Amino acid sequence: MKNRGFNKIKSILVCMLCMLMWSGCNASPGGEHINTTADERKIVVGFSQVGAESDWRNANTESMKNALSSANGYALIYEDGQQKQANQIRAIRTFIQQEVDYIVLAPVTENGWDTVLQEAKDAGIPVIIVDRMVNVSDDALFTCRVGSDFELEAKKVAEWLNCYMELQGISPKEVHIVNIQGTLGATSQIGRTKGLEDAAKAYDWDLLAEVPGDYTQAKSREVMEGLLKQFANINVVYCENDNEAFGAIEAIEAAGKTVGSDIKNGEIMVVSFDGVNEKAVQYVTEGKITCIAECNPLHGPRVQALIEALEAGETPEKFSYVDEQFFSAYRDISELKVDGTVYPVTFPQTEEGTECIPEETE
Ligand code: GZL
Ligand code: ZN
Repeated sequence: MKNRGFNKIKSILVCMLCMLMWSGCNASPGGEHINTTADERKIVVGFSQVGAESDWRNANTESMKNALSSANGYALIYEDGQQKQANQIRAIRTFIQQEVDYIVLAPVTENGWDTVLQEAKDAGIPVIIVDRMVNVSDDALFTCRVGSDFELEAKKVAEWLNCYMELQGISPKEVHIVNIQGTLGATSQIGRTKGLEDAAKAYDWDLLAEVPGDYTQAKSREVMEGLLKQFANINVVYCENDNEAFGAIEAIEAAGKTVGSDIKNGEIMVVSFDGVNEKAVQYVTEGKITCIAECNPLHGPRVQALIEALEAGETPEKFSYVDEQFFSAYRDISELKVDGTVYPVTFPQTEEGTECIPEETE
């Protein structure tokens, strides 16, 4: 009985294997993909993700997987780079060997991509950059990029701080800021650091120190512990994402100090970026995080739209940006003017804590 059953299973497996091999995409020498049957045609996408370092990153991954799903006509090959460029380069080379239809890259840092992107170009595989940016010798090495304007996010936070200090009558020289930076060399870190540095110079704030927290809670707690030992007068902590803010708050409270916006009475103000998870937005309603410049992680629908445009033979915008809000519970600042544009401040509601999680848009 067992033997016959086993032979039966074996023969089913063998013909399934033949079916799979027969129905998979077979590439013509030129690299483009001719699929054997139209209705089975899946658009094969290789996605090299930075890692899983933050809540933002996990929301970004989920958005991409939801959009590039089999039900939507995609075969997604997902590779987690564990925040190492070497892993991402290896993943891209594997995608090239697998002759995917598209490569989506969320680059951990900006430099060092020319060679592998040239290999993808030579293989005739379009590359879409998401989230951060690549710094390459020739923009033709990637088809298009969708992500945030990180320096604008930073300018919004800086403008909010400037308004707040003026309303509170706190002199700029009394603003003692430390910056817990993101992963050094990441576009988001470069933009958010530049925005703060430019503002500190323009407003004459006392920027005490800038230390990488790598976008993680654990590292940022360590960094904040060190900064509290080094400086007795810190009154603003600029965190380049919410997970860093959580770590900084842990360290501040462990040191017996209070986080909040009442700087004049010794509270330490924490400002941050992302606004992706409920805890961060809850902290804003409680005043533990004074303000958050939203960084929208929902790139999935936009990448899907870019691929569909390319599939239709269109040429999409080279650079497209996602819309982002600004959250604070401090009601005396209801809008921010940055580079001539007015941005509204969103006051998150306690009962609808999740109200400010970006919805999956079109
Ligand atoms: C921003 C993204 C950053 C987030 C962090 O688009 O690159 O990386 O702000 C994430 O949370 O780790
Ligand atoms: Zn909202």
